Amino acid sequence: MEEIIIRLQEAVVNGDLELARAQAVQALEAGIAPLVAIERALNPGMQLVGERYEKGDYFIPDLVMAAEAMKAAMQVFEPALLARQEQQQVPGIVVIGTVEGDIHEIGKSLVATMLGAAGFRVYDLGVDVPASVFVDKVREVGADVVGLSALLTTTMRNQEVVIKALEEAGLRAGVKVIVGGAPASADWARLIGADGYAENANEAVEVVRKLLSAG
Ligand code: B1M
Repeated sequence: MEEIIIRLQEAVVNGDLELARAQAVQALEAGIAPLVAIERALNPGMQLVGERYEKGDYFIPDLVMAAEAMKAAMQVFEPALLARQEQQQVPGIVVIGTVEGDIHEIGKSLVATMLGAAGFRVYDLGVDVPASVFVDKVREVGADVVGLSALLTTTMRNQEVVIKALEEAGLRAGVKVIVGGAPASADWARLIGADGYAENANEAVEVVRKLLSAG
């Protein structure tokens, strides 16, 4: 198991799509749970990539290739994650996206997948999503929860912009807002008037469940 985890992490760090896909398949065949592989190989791999970028050892193309390798592995894991879906009843409708100006998609997609696996009906609006698009979708599908992801200190402000837009549209009272992404925090969530904050995808599922059960 250790060897597969190490090779999967290396595949992300080296931006090797084919190896990432192959190691993900091997991980599943070896009985490694997708969540274990994500938490022990993919996430630390991306962390390392970020650190190398900060030090000036890696450049944008390295980030892009690492992200593509991580996505390739996630595509292998996704069906297995969604197969855990057991609920007959949909516990809630979630609209999720990365806010305007921000194209980081992996964390947001992971959160969307985990919510889908927990039975929620998830509408993933993608990345660089303007506030008006969140508002329109919330109205269209009658969302219970809006998830706002932001990875940049410059774009996290747009989480607040979406909350204000929901207020202006008269939709805020009927929808819970959860924020996340590396620069966000529980304090930040409180400051901008969000209902919840989650540090990672597993926590996001718990927070959404709690918000909905609290009514
Ligand atoms: Co960017 N980038 N990037 N990048 N990038 C970061 C975020 C950065 C920290 C790197 C660094 O300097 N160390 C830095 C931000 C600095 C800051 O603002 N403080 C940075 C920068 C500066 C930039 C650019 C400005 C670089 C440039 O052009 N000069 C540029 C901005 C582009 C834009 O968005 N407008 C840029 C571009 C890119 C790429 C396009 C090359 C690529 C993204 C490709 C893609 O997504 N398809 C990229 C990448 C890959 C990264 C790093 C290396 C990895 C991000 C990632 O995917 N992590 C990142 C460094 C890092 O994070 N260590 C970095 C893996 C993922 C699973 O984790 O996204 O954190 P994460 O999501 C987690 C949690 O945050 C949480 O749960 C997830 C799962 O556990 N979470 C939520 C996320 N969303 C949530 C929502 C929730 C709840 C939880 O509820 C709704």
